[in-house]
Amino acid sequence: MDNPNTAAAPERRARILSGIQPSGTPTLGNYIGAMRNWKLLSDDFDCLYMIADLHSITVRQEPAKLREQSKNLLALLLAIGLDPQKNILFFQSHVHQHAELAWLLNCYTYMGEMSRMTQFKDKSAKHADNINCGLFTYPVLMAGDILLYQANLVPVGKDQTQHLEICRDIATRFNGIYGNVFTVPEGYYPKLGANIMSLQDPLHKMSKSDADDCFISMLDEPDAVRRKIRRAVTDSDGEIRYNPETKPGVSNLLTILCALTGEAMEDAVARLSGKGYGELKAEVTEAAVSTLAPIQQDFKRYLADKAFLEETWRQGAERASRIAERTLSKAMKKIGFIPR
Ligand code: AQP
Repeated sequence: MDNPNTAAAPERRARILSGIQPSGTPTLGNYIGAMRNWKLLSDDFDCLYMIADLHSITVRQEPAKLREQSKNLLALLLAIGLDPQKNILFFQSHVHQHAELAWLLNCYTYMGEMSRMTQFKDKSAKHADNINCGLFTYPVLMAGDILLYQANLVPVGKDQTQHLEICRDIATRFNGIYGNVFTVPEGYYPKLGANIMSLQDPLHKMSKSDADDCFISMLDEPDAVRRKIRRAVTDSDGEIRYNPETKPGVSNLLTILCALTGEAMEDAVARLSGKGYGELKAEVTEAAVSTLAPIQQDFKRYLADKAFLEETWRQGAERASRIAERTLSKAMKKIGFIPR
């Protein structure tokens, strides 16, 4: 008979960590590029989804709004169908190990590496009055987020590849000095990925902290969706074709439409050829409204259930902390700190 004490432990499924900042209400860009994939991933992987509130303060946040946006975001994660038993859903600030590991890793990261980060350059141009040290070193916090959980895979959009690379570099450097402490993560490129651009400035990505008419928020009412899409920037040649370079506005609307309906781009372009931008916009509006309506309904239900929300974030923090603490104490011991 097998001795249960010597039987091999069942192998754990590959672990995934991903996050989103509560720096506004998530946009259709966040949904298409990240959130809608999270539910699919949870069928095949052990997933941790983090509300990255520590990251969000690299840009000044109004306290009451930050609290509201954070709770809304948790309710939205539940509303898109993430099961809090199956996945670990948590607020980053509830797991103190994130800030601690970030400090340690800062001491294994070079100024030159951080100055090459394009997102730092973009964000410091956007917030020239508040170029704080957190904005400069947040890729290190992000590296710590991933490494704390020994994540094997990190879903990455095009805008995030540089951050994954730096995380891998830091982990490899640390492991090179102290032995195998961190799992070096790989990028995971979801099949349903798309970069959604601003409705008013389609050469830049849609961001939740931009002016309201630049994005569709996941909580926008149908009238707001209709109005924003009607005003979306297009061009003057009047032809529906997909070419992000010469026709960024129209191509962005086509991308949103295909991402939401699942129609192939060439089919959508063939079907809409000869029609006007008004018809394209009406279809995009219809697709967005019908995608968001059931999510918004569930969102309201979850947001009203305060006890369930609190229980979800409390349990999420406990489960995440247990994993995080194992990694943090191992790293601290290797560095030479005296265990408490
Ligand atoms: N426009 C987009 N198209 C596709 N994917 C996007 N993501 C963000 N914008 C788009 C993906 O959403 C995830 C969570 O992003 P985040 O909130 O952590 O930070 P972000 O990328 O800086 O998102 P925002 O909306 O632009 O926030 P702010 O305005 O605060 O800077 C990521 O996986 C991201 O790739």
